[in-house]
Amino acid sequence: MKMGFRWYGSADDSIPLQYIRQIPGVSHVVGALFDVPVGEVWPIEKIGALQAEIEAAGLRFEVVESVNVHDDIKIGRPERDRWIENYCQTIRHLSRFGIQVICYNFMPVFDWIRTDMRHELADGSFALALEAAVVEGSAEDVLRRVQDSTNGYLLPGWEPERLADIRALLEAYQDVDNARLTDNFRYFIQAIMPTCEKYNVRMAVHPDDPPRALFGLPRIVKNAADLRVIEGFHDSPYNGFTLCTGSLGENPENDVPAILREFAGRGKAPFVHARNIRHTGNGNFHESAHLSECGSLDMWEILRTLHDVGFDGYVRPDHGRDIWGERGRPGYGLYDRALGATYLNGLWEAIRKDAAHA
Ligand code: CS2
Ligand code: MN
Repeated sequence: MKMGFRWYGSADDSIPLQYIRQIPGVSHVVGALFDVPVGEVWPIEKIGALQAEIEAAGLRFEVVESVNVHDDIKIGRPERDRWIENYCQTIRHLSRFGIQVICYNFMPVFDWIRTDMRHELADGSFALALEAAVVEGSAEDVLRRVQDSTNGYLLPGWEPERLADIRALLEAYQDVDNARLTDNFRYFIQAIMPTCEKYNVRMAVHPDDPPRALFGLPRIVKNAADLRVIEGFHDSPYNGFTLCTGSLGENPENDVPAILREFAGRGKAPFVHARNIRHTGNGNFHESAHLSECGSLDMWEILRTLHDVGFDGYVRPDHGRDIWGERGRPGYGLYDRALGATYLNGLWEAIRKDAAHA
């Protein structure tokens, strides 16, 4: 298990790389170019500069999150071939720097969705939360809620220029149902796989967050059955998953350890997001500290499952709370994610040594 930490680059992250370097057991940074518009080719010089900066801090850069997929590809417009060619060119460019994994998602319009970006927990910390009744309302309203409470940071997957005309974007998806989106996803995967295989870059799709349909938009990466369909597009280690325990666990019907056992067991999970959430009834949940007892997921069982199947891929703590007075990028402050990484590393050491002594 290679523990990493997501970072938004020196221009847009308040956390210095040196601080990340000082978190015990964190060896790599999960990064991206955030200033390249969705769909454009990532320039070699910029990738190189980012990697050089990360390596100068004593860390590695082997996982990219995310290279976002242009809406034309998801909608299946004729222009998609041009965006797919750009995507392949970005894969080639990333491969020059030894990038091993690209995390991405195939969610229409919105990346992850929460309705409260600063939900106060009993201990006075703040976490992201989702209230099911609120997402029954309009997409515009939820969009406004999210964009008004970002602590001044840009959010991943919430590019303001792309979401500026949200109504037009929603309309563009009007004829895209689950079946159509699945066809478009298959088309994308089959088009990029030869490049991934030739250049040795593994694709790892992130589950939908939350893993259910919202605002009438299709959602096709929600559960084990969906993942099997995606696997069937092209059965190869290069067509894999980012198994995000929090996102999958947001549906209590998803058996997260079973999903890890199945897909990591088949070598299809090059990347894992390990985080916890707490269900509070009526479809509501809030994010929690990583510790098992703070949420509804058993993080020991999750890591033990990964250990059992011989997982040796990349992991990162996922969203953290705002604690100790920090007001970080929502979900991406320093302190709680550092605690998460340390806790996960501690669990892993115990599981590993217990297994060696059994
Ligand atoms: C991330 C996503 O912050 C988050 O919720 O897990 O933004 C993630 O990067 C994308 O869905 C993957 O493309
Ligand atoms: Mn995640």
